[in-house]
Amino acid sequence: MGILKDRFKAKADQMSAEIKDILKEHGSRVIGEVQLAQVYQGMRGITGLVTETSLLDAQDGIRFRGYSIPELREKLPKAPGGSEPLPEGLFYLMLIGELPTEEDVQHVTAVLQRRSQVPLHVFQAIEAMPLTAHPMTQLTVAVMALQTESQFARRYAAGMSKKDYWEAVFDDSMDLIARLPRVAAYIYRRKYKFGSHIEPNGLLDWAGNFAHMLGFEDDGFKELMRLYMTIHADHEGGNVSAHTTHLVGSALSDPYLSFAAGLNGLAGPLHGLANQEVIKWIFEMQEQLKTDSPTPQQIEEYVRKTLSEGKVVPGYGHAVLRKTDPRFTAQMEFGKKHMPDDKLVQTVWNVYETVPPILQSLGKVKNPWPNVDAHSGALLVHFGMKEYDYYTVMFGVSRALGVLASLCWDRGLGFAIERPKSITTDLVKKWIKGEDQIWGD
Ligand code: CMX
Repeated sequence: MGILKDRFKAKADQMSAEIKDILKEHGSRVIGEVQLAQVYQGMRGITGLVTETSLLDAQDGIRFRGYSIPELREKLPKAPGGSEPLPEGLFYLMLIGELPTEEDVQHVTAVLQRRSQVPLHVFQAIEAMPLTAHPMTQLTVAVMALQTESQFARRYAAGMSKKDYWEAVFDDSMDLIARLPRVAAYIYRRKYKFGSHIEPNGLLDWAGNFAHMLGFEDDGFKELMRLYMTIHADHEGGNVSAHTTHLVGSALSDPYLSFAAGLNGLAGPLHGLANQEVIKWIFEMQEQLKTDSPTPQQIEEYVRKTLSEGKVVPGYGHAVLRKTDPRFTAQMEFGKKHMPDDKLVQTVWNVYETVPPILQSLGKVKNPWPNVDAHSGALLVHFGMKEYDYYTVMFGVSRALGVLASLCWDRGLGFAIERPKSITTDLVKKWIKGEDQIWGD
């Protein structure tokens, strides 16, 4: 087996034994209470999942294996001459639980390079769709076409033993992560660049090569891709894309099927698609106001108009976070370093000054602060990537790192098929009257 696989197996075996002991001694302890409102309102705050790769704190934001985003930007290995972390390093951290050395990261990059060949029929599946198909639809179709390569599906059909599931999931996950940048770049060049495709560069890191295949050779853009692919990778287990991948995987659907399902969740406007909605919303504001530098007062009027039309302000709010998202702050710092005078980036900062008090004044929005999606598009536009319909695909490529590392852990720890209890309102009414137990069978 490879170094990464060996290390993962050793960690997973150790953790399995620990969990067995924990459950033996503490398995019947009560971990929390569930209120009826939580059952009706998106299960918010109910602890019901174990995800090893990262943990979200409402005030401090995301930590990957205990490390915050500023810490990762400092501690993870960088590309030669670069100052942003290599996402391969974050993947190693999520999978193994320890910070990687430079050598470890080079190893991950080399493994991904080696596995990156995309079969012809995947490109043909993309080509079978109309050019007008949304890039996220094209990406999901491509991932489904790649499923023909699943080692898990093949080995399961041949009678694989339970004890080997983790290995087949590990192999599929590495293959899928390796192939995604090529597939995603193909979709971009097909839809927006008249199908003039760019061959991969085997000397570049995973994110640098993605930038290259997209057609952006600027060193600043490559650095942005490294940061972007790092900060979008994981946000603990309950968000729609992570939870969906985990849920579908719990039925022993292979990593391609599971990740495609997660991508479909990411394509929703309240989740990953918000990144395209933010830039669309700002471009529409510029068009309506006939200026590329709207004043704070003009922004305020536009925000109020958005709300009066019964729409959400994209890029603001969060189901868990209650402060400015550190992923927003990391991008703001990148903007201040690389493009402080960019008008669109400055507008994003002016929106940040304007929106929170307005949302706060509504009295119902639990978090008036910006999330990751409020900033990402403006940085991409700066480098010339204006095709905002494509942005969620980039989020999806990054998200693969987190959700597939988690899927490896799910099978490595032998987690069960997920099957929570649901109820009917009729049963709730009876329960209120004291006529029935709400939790049956
Ligand atoms: N603009 C206007 N209203 C908002 C709002 C926003 N940005 N954020 C929340 N609200 C409203 C909700 O729609 C809800 O209204 P109703 O009671 O009328 O239905 C009310 O405030 C309470 O919502 P909440 O408890 O604060 O937020 P939720 O946990 O239900 O939803 C989220 C969280 C992210 C879906 C929501 O804040 C939102 O719609 N934001 C805009 C879309 C967005 O940026 N999504 C990306 C999130 C990050 C990601 O996953 O990529």
